[in-house]
Amino acid sequence: MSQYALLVACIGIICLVYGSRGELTEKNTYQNHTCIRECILNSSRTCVYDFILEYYFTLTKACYNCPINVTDCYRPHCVAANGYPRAIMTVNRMLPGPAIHVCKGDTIVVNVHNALEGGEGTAIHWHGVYQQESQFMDGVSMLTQCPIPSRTTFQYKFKANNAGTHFWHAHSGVQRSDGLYGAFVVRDAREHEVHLGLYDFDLPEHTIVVNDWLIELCVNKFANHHHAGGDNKPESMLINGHGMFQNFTNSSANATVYTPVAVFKVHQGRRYRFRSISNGILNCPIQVSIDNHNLTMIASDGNPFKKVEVESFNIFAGERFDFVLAATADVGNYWIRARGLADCSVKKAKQVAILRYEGAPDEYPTQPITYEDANRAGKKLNPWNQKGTEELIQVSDLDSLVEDDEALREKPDKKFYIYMDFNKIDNYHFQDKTYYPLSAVDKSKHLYMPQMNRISTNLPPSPPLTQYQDIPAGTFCNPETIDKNCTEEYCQCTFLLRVSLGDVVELVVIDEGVTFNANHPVHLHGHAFRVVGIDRLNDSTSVQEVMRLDAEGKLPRKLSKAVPKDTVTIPDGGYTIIRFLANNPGFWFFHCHIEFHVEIGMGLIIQVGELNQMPKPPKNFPKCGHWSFQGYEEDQIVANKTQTKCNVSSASVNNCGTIVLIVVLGAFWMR
Ligand SMILES: *[C@@H]1O[C@H](CO)[C@@H](O)[C@H](O)[C@H]1NC(C)=O
Ligand SMILES: *[C@@H]1O[C@H](CO)[C@@H](O)[C@H](O)[C@H]1NC(C)=O
Ligand SMILES: *[C@@H]1O[C@H](CO)[C@@H](O)[C@H](O)[C@H]1NC(C)=O
Ligand SMILES: *[C@@H]1O[C@H](CO)[C@@H](O)[C@H](O)[C@H]1NC(C)=O
Ligand SMILES: *[C@@H]1O[C@H](CO)[C@@H](O)[C@H](O)[C@H]1NC(C)=O
Ligand SMILES: *[C@@H]1O[C@H](CO)[C@@H](O)[C@H](O)[C@H]1NC(C)=O
Ligand SMILES: *[C@@H]1O[C@H](CO)[C@@H](O)[C@H](O)[C@H]1NC(C)=O
Ligand SMILES: *[C@@H]1O[C@H](CO)[C@@H](O)[C@H](O)[C@H]1NC(C)=O
Ligand SMILES: *[C@@H]1O[C@H](CO)[C@@H](O)[C@H](O)[C@H]1NC(C)=O
Ligand SMILES: *[C@@H]1O[C@H](CO)[C@@H](O)[C@H](O)[C@H]1NC(C)=O
Ligand SMILES: *[C@@H]1O[C@H](CO)[C@@H](O)[C@H](O)[C@H]1NC(C)=O
Ligand SMILES: [Cu+2]
Repeated sequence: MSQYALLVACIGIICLVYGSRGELTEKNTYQNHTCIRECILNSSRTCVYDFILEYYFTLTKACYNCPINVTDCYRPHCVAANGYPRAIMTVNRMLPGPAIHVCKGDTIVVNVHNALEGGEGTAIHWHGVYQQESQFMDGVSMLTQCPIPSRTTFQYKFKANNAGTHFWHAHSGVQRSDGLYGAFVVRDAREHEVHLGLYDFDLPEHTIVVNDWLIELCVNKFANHHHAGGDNKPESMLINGHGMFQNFTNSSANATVYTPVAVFKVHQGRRYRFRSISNGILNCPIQVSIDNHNLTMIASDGNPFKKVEVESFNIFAGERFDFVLAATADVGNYWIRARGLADCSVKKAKQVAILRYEGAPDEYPTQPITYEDANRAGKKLNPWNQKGTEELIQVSDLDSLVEDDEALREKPDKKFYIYMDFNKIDNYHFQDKTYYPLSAVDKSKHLYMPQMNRISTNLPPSPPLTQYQDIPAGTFCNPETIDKNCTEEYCQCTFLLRVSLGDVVELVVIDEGVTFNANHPVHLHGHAFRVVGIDRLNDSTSVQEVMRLDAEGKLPRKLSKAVPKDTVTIPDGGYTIIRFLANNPGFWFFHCHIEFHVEIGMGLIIQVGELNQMPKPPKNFPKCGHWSFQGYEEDQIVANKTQTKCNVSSASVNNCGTIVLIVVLGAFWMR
């Protein structure tokens, strides 16, 4: 009987958080999950995970004497990160959170237990998974679902139907910046791997997750930057949650030591498929290279392309690149280097990891690791704000190995020009028109709004996918429906583009680039798009100039073998043209993947298909929305009574007010 009671109590979050915390380390790292296996056709499984989301800290008591005693850094629940003390957010007290490695066709079940102190909601997005027939599982807070309330559990359940290197991350506020992210790799059966002959191993341990990393909670930096003029430049970077940054003194050896870096092991003479992922946070394109080795690039965002050998590549926030590393060097230790560009260059944010050959000593390479040392010369894939050349290969120059499809036909059904920039506009969030407009405050505190078509998108009070009928009229907008001049007045609404199910859609996405030399990596949910053109025209450009060039036939499109991706950079002062077949009905976010930009509105929603073409939400799917205030019931009774009384006694307005107040107070007293 008592066992039965315990079992009942143990169902759900109460047991996981309070009852079986001790088991968390053994079971919930999922390093040896039963779904990690050789992928064979028609042998799909159901893969279950429990994610416990918490606020946490680096170098907690779980770390004992880390990093003076390095072994301590690998203890359960120890998050050493780069040694800097700061609050973080974790899944199962790991950084990154558990990696999910499954086979195409598997059913993924993730029970997300929101144990975040502070009562905030959350949602987890499966970046790269199209969610066909499981639109409700896309995990975008206030678009495809309500945020998961604090102390509750939400179950994600969907099929991993498209193979590739993906990742998962929180899609609510700026939570992914503080640690709510992890790898998500969907492997295909051998017979479907077109590059199978190029490598000997494709192992979970060769997954590289890179990101810029702050020295404080992201909301601190967000509030400071947007309201007070604090910078938006990352200090450091992590590779698989590890790195060197903060120094410590090992007093027994009188030496400076650091927290340990990630180590990737290989055997000489073998070839390995590495899968790299950027959970980039701020504007931090990352150049990746490995000393004494070249990289054979073979796939991006889950789609293979004709191999290209390079010395380094850039990865933008939200992108993934797979490459083959041939372990042809002498047995030894080599630096894997990550170097931050753009806003990451200001404080020289960088990080290293080790490529260790079997038989090499457990030591660090001796080559210097300054920021400049990581600037690998030679052939590079995916340049940052540069024109393509022999040495600098744009992703639009790659030849896809995914067959051409309808998206590449000559004429699209719908075409939109999306133009982005940081706009000098007074807005009530950060540059109050009356109290502290741009014209009155010091230039160092100017906040220019990152917008698409001069619109800042705020997501609606209820998720359109599940509660369309609850969204107030006038919430959605597009440039045609706005009657203001958004160059002169701040425009904020829910930017929505409608396309029909089955349309071939072309987006000419422009970064006017007038204000800063930035760039915006954009991500599309629910689909992959073909990257048919990328160019940087000049230091800056305008939507008018790009439209003129297009009308003159001067924007070339690669309509054969253009690579399918779901995230791509838009060069500053240039454009990227993408094409997709809108075959997945739903409401899909298209947004800049820089956390500060999307958080203040640099995104839009693409509605694919009519409401009646969208699947119905699962029964009992959680709801949320505006609380439309009509007054409390007891107040209304009081008001009605008082009204009558006043009319009868012909009391003055003042007396009526007093009576109402007394009766209202009396009503509360009686409760
Ligand atoms: C996973 O399995 C390997 C090999 O059997 C073992 O060494 C390792 O400790 C296991 N990890 C966990 C977290 O159980
Ligand atoms: C796998 O299943 C598909 C259809 O369900 C079938 O066409 C195919 O022959 C099967 N393959 C193997 C190897 O069993
Ligand atoms: C370092 O920590 C490990 C446990 O993480 C422990 O077994 C070992 O004794 C420690 N070494 C020293 C020198 O204290
Ligand atoms: C350690 O870091 C501090 C700043 O946190 C710096 O001032 C100092 O020079 C560093 N020491 C060494 C030995 O690198
Ligand atoms: C700190 O010094 C002790 C004593 O020399 C040594 O055993 C230990 O490995 C050192 N720790 C690091 C991280 O170098
Ligand atoms: C520690 O090393 C520094 C230089 O590396 C030296 O100046 C200092 O005297 C040493 N301290 C001790 C206690 O050995
Ligand atoms: C890498 O490629 C360059 C040519 O792009 C070549 O000069 C260099 O020797 C190669 N390095 C290795 C380690 O293969
Ligand atoms: C909007 O305002 C800008 C700046 O004042 C002006 O250049 C532009 O012509 C206006 N657009 C329209 C459509 O009135
Ligand atoms: C680039 O911009 C500069 C300054 O605005 C202008 O003088 C130049 O003509 C532009 N070049 C091209 C190719 O449009
Ligand atoms: C109060 O009066 C209004 C208007 O006559 C009516 O709609 C409302 O239902 C009344 N409220 C209650 C609680 O009787
Ligand atoms: C009370 O007075 C108001 C304002 O004069 C009037 O609109 C309302 O109809 C009256 N109510 C009753 C119940 O007579
Ligand atoms: Cu951006």
